[in-house]
Amino acid sequence: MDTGQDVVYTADRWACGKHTRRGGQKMLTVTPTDKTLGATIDGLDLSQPVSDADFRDLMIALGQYGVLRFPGQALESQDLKAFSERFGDIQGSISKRKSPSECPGVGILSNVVENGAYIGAPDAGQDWHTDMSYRDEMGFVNVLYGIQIPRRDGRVLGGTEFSNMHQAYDELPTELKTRLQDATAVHDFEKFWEHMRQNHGSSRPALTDEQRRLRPPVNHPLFLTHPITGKKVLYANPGYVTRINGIPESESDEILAFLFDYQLQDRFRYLYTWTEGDVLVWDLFGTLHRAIADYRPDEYRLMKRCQVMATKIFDPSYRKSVALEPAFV
Ligand SMILES: O=C(O)CCC(=O)C(=O)O
Ligand SMILES: [Fe+2]
Repeated sequence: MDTGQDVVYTADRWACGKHTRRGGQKMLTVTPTDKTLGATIDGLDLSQPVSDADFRDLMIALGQYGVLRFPGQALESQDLKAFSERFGDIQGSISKRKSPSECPGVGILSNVVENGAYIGAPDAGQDWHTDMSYRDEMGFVNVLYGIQIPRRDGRVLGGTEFSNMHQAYDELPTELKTRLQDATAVHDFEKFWEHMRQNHGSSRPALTDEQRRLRPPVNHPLFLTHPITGKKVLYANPGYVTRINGIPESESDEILAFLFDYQLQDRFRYLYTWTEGDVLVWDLFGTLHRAIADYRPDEYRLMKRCQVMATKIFDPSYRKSVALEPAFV
C-alpha cells in the first residue's frame, strides 16, 4: 500500500527541473515547460483514484507551475468529477441550461450544435479573467478535459492562455505593493458577462434580476496569500474587478488601468496548445486565463469542465491531509 509516508517535502521540491517522486509505487513525473508556467504530469491514470501521496505531489506542482497537463486520459464525466472533487467542492451553475453530460457539476464548453442548440457554453472565458473571483467562496482550480480540438491546415486552434500572477506580484513596483498592501477590490460577475455581450458579440442573454441577486459584487484582498505557496499573488483580473476600495474612484480607475495592462505583459504569459485526451488543471489564484476564439463555427471544439471552489483548500484538516503547512492561512 502506498501510504505516502515516504514522501518528504523539503525546499528542494521547489527547485525547477524534472522530478519524480521516489519511494512510492507509482512513478509520477513532473516535467516543467521552459516557460513561466506549466508542467506535464505523466504516470497517472485519472480514471482511477489518485493516491494521497500522488495527490500531494500534484498540489505542490500546482502551486509551483500553475498549470498542470495530464496527457492521454480517457475519462467518463464521473471520473472527471471524482478527480476534481479531490481539490474542493464543484461550483453549481446559475444558468438554466441543463448539463448535457447528465452529470451534475460537469459542464460542457462547446460550439457543437445539436437539434438547433449549442450542446454547451460556446463562448466561455473568451477574454482575460479568473473564474469565480466574483464569489465570496473564490475559485481554487479549474479542471478541463479536451475531447475535440479544432485544427486548420495542421495548426491547432482554440488554445488557452495564462498569465502568471505570482510573478506579476513579485515584479510590481515596491511603492505600489506598500501603498496597497491591505487594499481590497470589488469583483462583479456582471462586468464580464456584459463585456462579452457588448464587445464580443456574445449571444448570451442579459442577466436576469434573479441571476444578479445570486451573484452580488464581493470584496477580496488585492494581494492575496496563495494557499499552496504561501507567497503573495496579484489577485485582480480585468474580467471582474471594478474598483479598489478605500481610495478615490479616479485613483482606483487609474491604478486598475495600470494593473490590467501590466499583468498581461508577454513575460508573464503562457499559451497552452491542446491535444485530445489532455486534462488541464490550473490554479485560479496564481494565474489569469482566457480561451482563444480563433476557430470558426464549423471547426468544432468540445471540452468538459469542473470548476472547483476554494471550499477545502483553506480548511486546516484538508490542508493537513494534503501535507500543506498550516502556518500561512
Ligand atoms: O475553454 C477554455 O479554454 C477556457 C475557458 C474558461 O475560461 C474556463 O474554463 O474557465
Ligand atoms: Fe475561465
